[in-house]
Amino acid sequence: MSFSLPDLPYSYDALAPYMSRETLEYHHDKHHLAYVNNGNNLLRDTEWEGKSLEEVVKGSFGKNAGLFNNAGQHYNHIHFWKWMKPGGGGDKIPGELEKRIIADLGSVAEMKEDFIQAGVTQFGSGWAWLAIKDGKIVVTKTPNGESPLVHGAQPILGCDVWEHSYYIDYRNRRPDYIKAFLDHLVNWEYVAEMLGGK
Ligand code: MN3
Repeated sequence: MSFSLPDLPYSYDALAPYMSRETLEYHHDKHHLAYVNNGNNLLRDTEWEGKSLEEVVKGSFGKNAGLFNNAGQHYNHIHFWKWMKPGGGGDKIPGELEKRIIADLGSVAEMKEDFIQAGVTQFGSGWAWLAIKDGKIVVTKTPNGESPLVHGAQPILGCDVWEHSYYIDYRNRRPDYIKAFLDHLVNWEYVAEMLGGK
């Protein structure tokens, strides 16, 4: 199996004004494509060739930094595009997911505050996450191309806080970007799908 760049599940204009066409063109067509191409070159002739993407990500972590960085970012971005939709965000959260958020994190408002805080305090490049760890929803953050997958957890929502994800639209205002992501972009149905029966 080799990596390939998925199409965006919406048009390049669909997420404006919260995420512009220009951002999506650079982020998807250039940054994500580079992870795919570099990942394929680094995967060739390794023990992970032919494995699933999740197996490549988990297996290469701590063993092959170049491959891990690109495979990890490929995994993160495949989901990142699907974690957003036009007219998303806000509090229209599917019932079971909302119940779990309230049970594990206190309230939807607290979850959002903690998620923003995780993204803002991630020094340099990385991601803010909702993940399932030991059967509970947790808020977490990771540097660079890491995800909860390599820390014994299952990601259900991730926000890319690399500057390439927001600098065109928000300049240095990372908190405003993460808030807009939560209020206007999150595809809560896809988050619920990733939660599944976990
Ligand atoms: Mn990115």
